[in-house]
Amino acid sequence: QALQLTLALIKPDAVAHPLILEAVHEQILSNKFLIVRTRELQWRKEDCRRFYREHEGRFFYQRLVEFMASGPIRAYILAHKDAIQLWRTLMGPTRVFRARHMAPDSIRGSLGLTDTRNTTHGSDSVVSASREIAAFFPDFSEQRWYEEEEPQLRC
Ligand code: YYY
Ligand code: MG
Repeated sequence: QALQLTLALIKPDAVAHPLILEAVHEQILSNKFLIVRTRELQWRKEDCRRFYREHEGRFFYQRLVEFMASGPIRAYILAHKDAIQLWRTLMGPTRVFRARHMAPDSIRGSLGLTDTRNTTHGSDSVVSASREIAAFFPDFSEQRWYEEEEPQLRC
């Protein structure tokens, strides 16, 4: 299959500010991702705990969960031939200091506020992409999408 899928999230810090939301959305469009699905939703803390369970016990886990449940999130399933790596590169490093110094033009480098309020999420592997897509889009079937919606490779 020529197209890889990833889950991208615009986190509450960015959804709260229309111009920042718009700037991130523009990055998606200008990098020629195919937007397969998108929705905006607000998560409960228990959803956030499950989504970030790999980080349970880390010092930032509680503040991460509180933050992710603090307001609406915009979720996307993005397709591209190199979707996972391309989106992670566009996001930049996780932590704001590194992002600002090492990738000042990245999304996090230019728009991230703190290590936790870092604007976006992106899946880090094929396995996590399929788990994370199912968490946000439980009715989505990659197989059915590919067969029924005739996705075009845009790159
Ligand atoms: O995948 P990515 O989001 O770049 O980073 P992870 O190491 O998976 O951490 C997930 C999430 O946790 C990060 O986006 C913000 C938060 N976090 C934090 O609040 N403080 C840290 N020192 C590290 C991560
Ligand atoms: Mg991660």
